[in-house]
Amino acid sequence: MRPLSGWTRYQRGDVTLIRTKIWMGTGNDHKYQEAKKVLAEYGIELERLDIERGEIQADEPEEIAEYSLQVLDSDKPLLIEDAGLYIDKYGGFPGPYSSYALDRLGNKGILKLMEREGDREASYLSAVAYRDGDITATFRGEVKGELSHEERGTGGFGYDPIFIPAEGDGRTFGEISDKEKEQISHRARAFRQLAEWLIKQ
Ligand code: ITT
Repeated sequence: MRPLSGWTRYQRGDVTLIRTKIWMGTGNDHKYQEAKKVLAEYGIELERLDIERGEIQADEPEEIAEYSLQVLDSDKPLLIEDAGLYIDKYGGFPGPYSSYALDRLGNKGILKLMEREGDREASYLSAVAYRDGDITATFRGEVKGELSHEERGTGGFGYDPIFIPAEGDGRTFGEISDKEKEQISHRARAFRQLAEWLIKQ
């Protein structure tokens, strides 16, 4: 007989989570609220440390999240998430510069850059770096999609009004409910991996 996965054992109530409460260092409440709901499905409580994190310039979100975590002095079981929008045609830009690009160009500016662009494929990536004492682990989540031609919807945050997930029905992340976004988002995928790993510990 195949051994039961950690998740199945958790659903059956046969496992005791080593950690039922962990912390997320972030200045972004949208990210925190979404992550909190995903982890709650697994019985893990997420608290927030409201910090401005130290970031490095790097291509991979994992490297950025791991660095931010490394320089954060805390003895709590703690995680940092680095996320961003990666536009295929532009070699992944804005990627690690997602906050900066949104701040300077806004969604309208990004759409303007893409005005004559036929290839509108893009992805959101999320990397979660976790540390509990000497134990560290990093997880990645991705959702593929394309950029819309105009801003649509007022839900979510950041680039959501211009991002159409490939797994959806053509609505942008700005047009769907938080619950729908949590089914397929890059963040939900990275945090589910973290939860499943925590259950197996
Ligand atoms: P912290 O570093 O304090 O956690 P931040 O807002 O700087 O918060 P990130 O570097 O992870 O977070 O994300 C960069 C930007 O990417 C973020 O500010 C948004 O503009 C965009 N972004 C990330 N995830 C998103 C999502 O789910 N929906 C829309 N935009 C998102």
